[in-house]
Amino acid sequence: MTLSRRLALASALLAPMLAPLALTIGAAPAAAQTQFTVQHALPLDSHTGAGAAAFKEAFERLTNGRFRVVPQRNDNEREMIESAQIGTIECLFTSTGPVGNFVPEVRIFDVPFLFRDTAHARGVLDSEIGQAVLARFPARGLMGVIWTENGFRHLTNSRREVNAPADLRGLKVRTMENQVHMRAFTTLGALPTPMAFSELVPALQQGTVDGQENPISVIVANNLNQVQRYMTLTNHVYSPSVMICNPDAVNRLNAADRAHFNEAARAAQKANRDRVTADEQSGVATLRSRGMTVVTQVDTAAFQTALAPAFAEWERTMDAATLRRIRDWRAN
Ligand code: EAX
Repeated sequence: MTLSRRLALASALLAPMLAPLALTIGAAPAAAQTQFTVQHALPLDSHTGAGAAAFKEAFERLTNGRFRVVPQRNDNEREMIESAQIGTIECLFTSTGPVGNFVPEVRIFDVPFLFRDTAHARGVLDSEIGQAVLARFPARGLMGVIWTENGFRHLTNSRREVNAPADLRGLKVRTMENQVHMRAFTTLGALPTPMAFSELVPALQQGTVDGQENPISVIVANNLNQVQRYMTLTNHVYSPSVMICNPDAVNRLNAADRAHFNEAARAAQKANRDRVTADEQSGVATLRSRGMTVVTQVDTAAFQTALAPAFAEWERTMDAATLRRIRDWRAN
């Protein structure tokens, strides 16, 4: 058989196989569900899982199933943000831990003792102050969709009961990859070690670090009581989280779907916050029943005084006017 005859035969054999393929590709856009992969850091049975699940339920229902949302767990928050930036995932929920490394303006919300309580934090984040910070995301190739939360962070450790700032001296504490938090722990005399959440449990098990800090919701959902004996309700910083998306994935939605998307994001925010509220009500009792020693009476003013040099620095390096607006904020 000549070469040209062989080629002709091969294409004749392949043609029937390629034809349906071309048809399938041609027909795809009309029939396809558009997939939104939404990553979040913690187990499905947690406040981050609750947010992702609520987004899925609402967005799929409102778009009559034309969109399919696939929640996925990824406990490396920096990696999730990078994935949304390059577009290998559509959306994610992350604490602000690593976000300031992408959108520096976010760091203002990571300042310790900035928010008086949960209502203050949620109110500021939902006000034009929070909106203005979300508006900084597109310049960094990201879309900041809506604020959610982890809650107020507390200290745990395996060495000793921490009652006063002096008890922190020399303690190796894992922090998030967040320069504001690291500065705070250095100022308190601890030795902060930044790492992704995915590395935390092995680091506690192996004794690479003595302690860590996280909200009750995170400590309960991840059974950190198995690797930490002491907890102190330091409330040292409110931990916001944020829904971030790949800008192209959202901008290509038509106006109606964009409205559904926004409504689904609000459903996620509500589910997330409701779950944090519930976890905070039951959390201390749960952790005590799992064997933790929990210090609930804390001299907050002593921690604030110990942080004075760091506060002075943030007044210089951050937007001092916005810091003041946040502190002065009151619900109408
Ligand atoms: O977002 O890294 C952390 O400590 C975060 O609080 C946790 O992963 C949930």
